[in-house]
Amino acid sequence: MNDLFSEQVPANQVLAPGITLLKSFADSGELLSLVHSITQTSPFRHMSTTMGHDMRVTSTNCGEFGGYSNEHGYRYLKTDPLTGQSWPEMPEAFKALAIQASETAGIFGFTPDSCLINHYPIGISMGSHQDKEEADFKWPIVSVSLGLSAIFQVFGKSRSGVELEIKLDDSDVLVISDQARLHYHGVKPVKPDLLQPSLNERINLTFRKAR
Ligand code: MD3
Ligand code: FE
Repeated sequence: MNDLFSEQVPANQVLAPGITLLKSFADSGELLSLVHSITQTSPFRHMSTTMGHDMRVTSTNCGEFGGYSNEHGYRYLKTDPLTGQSWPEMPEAFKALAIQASETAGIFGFTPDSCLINHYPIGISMGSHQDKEEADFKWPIVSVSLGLSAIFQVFGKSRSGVELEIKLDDSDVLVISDQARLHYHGVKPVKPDLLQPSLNERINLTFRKAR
């Protein structure tokens, strides 16, 4: 295999136990147009933390369950509090991508029932946290990055002390499972891409099995 080819089709990388990075795995054009249609029904909005502060990102969901946080905590809801309706259905292309990514990482039987969609304008970050409201941690979280790149940080078992930094580019998919599943993690402030000045946002999809 020559260098050019290996650059275009990088090997799947197990970066640490339970953390698999699939470079250029997703079709970002197709996914972004599906995100756009989801937000016509359930728009991006600021959710709030248990401290009552607005989150920096704006978020929405699709699928049977939507991740929702407010001053009472983080929970999964069947209806969008903003519209009073069910969250938009999870597109088949989303489901297929999440399943294909989990299988590529060696996990079989994952059927996502929730897709949280986070929107990061330039300068916006996500603080260190755990994802622990799902019913069974044997199922992975599949994360899909679209648009601007970001540096994702894994802190491990405590809230601070970076163990791993991962650059997530457009179309990259990250599969988190097993011993990494409850690790603290966060996202550094998103920076502009000087070569694509019209690109001004990052969108992240996280697929989960909530119930
Ligand atoms: C590592 N989102 O929505 S996704 C979140 O890029 C969230 O928007 C980030 O963290 C984002 O909760 C990161 C990748 C991810 C998700 C869950 C993890 C990485 C993880 C759980 C444990 C360790
Ligand atoms: Fe998270």
